[in-house]
Amino acid sequence: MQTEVMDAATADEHAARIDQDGYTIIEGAIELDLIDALAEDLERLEREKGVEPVGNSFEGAATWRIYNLLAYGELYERIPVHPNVLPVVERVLDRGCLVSSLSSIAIGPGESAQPIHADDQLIPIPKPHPATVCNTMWALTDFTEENGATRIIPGTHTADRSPDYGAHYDSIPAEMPKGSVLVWHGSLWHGGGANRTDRRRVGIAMNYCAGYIRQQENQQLGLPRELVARFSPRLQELVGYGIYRGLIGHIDKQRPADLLLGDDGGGAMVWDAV
Ligand SMILES: O=C(O)CCC(=O)C(=O)O
Repeated sequence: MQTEVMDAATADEHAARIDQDGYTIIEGAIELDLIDALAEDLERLEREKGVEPVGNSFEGAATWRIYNLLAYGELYERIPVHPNVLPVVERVLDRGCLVSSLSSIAIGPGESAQPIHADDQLIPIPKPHPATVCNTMWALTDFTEENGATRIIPGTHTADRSPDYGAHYDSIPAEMPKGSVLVWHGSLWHGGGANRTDRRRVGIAMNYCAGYIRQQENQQLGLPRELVARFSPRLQELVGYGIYRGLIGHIDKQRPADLLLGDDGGGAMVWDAV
């Protein structure tokens, strides 16, 4: 299936919804052949890596997670740059945003609800604050209340604190058909749902952060350099090989991407403009 590419007005609307409610759902965002290829490859990876549920209250007792997905093949390189999702994230953070982490989350039958949390709750700055994190959940299966759709509490991105871990909060399920993407402000209170069906709810957590904070998964050490060298220029920037506002992340006044590729890059620093 060929999905239509999002226009600027639609991206603006989604960003406005995130500003107002803390989240938006982009239905039909992803081509179904990509969704199916990802679902199939994740099953292969789970088998080959012998992935098992971890068993702590956050990662779950019946939830399969694979981290650092960009290390596992070209298929995953299509995720961070997807033209129906990245423009929305760029409006929430800005174009200097980064890949913070990329992982799969398959919630199995019998899993209980994950504690409600905010993805930025370990960042010690007063709330509310502009988004430093903007996260997305790709639905590789339908997401329903019964199978563990992400639970969200609309509007909580403007709260002056993060939720108490383990406390009960009333929440609603972010139900969405396979191929949709839930996008939220990193301060939104949310958590994975309980799965009361006999089938898995499979999602990809494509998480971004602002270009001036530290990525959750260390992309520079976690991804082999020779792999990053053949990424598209935009993906290289997104994993941290660019410099934010001409300054943050430079190496001896050069962009990491220029050093990586052996280019001289010249004149990219903010200091050159003053
Ligand atoms: O699986 C989900 O729906 C949400 C998971 C989540 O919020 C997390 O693990 O941080």
